[in-house]
Amino acid sequence: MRFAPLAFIAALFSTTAHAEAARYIVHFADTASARAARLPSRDVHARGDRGPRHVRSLATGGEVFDLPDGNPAHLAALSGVVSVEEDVWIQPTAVVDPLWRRQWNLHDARTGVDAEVAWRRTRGAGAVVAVLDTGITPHPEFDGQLLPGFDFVSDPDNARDGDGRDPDPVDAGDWKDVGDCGAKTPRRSTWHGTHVAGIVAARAGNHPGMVGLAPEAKLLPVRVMGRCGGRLSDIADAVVWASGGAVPGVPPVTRRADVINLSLGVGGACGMSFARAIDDARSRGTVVVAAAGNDAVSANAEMPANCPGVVTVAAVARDGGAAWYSNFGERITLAAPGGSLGDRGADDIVSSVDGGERGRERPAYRWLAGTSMAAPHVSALVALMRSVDPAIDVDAVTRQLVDNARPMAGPCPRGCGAGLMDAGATVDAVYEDRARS
Ligand SMILES: [Ca+2]
Ligand SMILES: [Ca+2]
Ligand SMILES: [Ca+2]
Repeated sequence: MRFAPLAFIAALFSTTAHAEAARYIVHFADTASARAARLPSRDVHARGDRGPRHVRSLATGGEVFDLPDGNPAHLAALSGVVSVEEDVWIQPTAVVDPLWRRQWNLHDARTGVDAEVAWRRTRGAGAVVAVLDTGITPHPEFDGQLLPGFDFVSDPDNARDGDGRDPDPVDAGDWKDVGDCGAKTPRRSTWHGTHVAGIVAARAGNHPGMVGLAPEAKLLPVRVMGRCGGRLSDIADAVVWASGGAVPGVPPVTRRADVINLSLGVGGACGMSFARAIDDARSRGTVVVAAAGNDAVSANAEMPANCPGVVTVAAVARDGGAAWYSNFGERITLAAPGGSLGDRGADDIVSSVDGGERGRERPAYRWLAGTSMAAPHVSALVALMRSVDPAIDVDAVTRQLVDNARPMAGPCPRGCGAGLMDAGATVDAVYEDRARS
């Protein structure tokens, strides 16, 4: 049985801006006028508290005022004023995470996951996300983000790294020539694991690039798929290992994952290997998140999406409805942005890849679509939740994901579970619950 990554293939760039008004700097002709202006006005109540409020005095002799109604005329009317200027926001001239504008999946008001609201509470510090995938490539988005992972691909021919299982989870490329694993047409390497990992935890603030939903979480890169996909036996072992369990012949993981992301699948019923591995992981407190699959059928037909205890994630298109390719139905826990897979690459999900057609060449970015891209949004959200409340258990995580999802902005006639994941609302709810307990 071979598992395939659940993404399709589909390039990128730009800048950020930020503005906020209502704070002004005033310079006065004399210190007496300045002192008088700093005093709270006696008729403050009569004006409904809408007048200038003094904030601080500056080294330049200026006085900073907040204006509740944003109207600087109040300041110009003060006696002895020689200058009124807005205390504008000034940006670093280096472009930071220039792809942010293209990351609709994180910030679009209708179809995004409300990342900035969640980031008021946490960016994932302290949490660990295991990405069981095609491995990882060296990329500036992962500087300082990676824990020591492992390569579970036991067949050297499939692994392309010259040996069986080994401690180096670097992706050797999954390009196919005609005849490779039955391929009828050649295919370039997908760098699927690097793309998925970027969605979870690409660094914030480096140049150039994008940002993951949990940019301060740590990534545990676990390689389980190679040239022809991955074996069930290798993936099941990797689930046990990443969640802190013992796997014969493999040294124990240094830090147990809070959540395991499985952006992979194949048609079929959930068998004992997956069922036991997932049970095992859950019993140690690790949440298992799986992509629903890309066959536009019931997720019941896809494993591990159909395994008990898994958080199963459908894909949302750029228009806010279910993506045409996404699996659906009562197995779905909730949905997350996965991209439209239409004519416009920008309607898909941008993340990190390597630029190499076959082997690794240089760090790059690419648009991909699939439930493979949806699942890591949810895995990153679980990391944010665990960062806010390290003790929140597996079932409470699922409950909060469901209770705080929001209605889809577009149609999903055949079932998208609780709707679109909402990182802001979910993190707020976990934070408030913890504050109460
Ligand atoms: Ca190997
Ligand atoms: Ca290796
Ligand atoms: Ca970045």
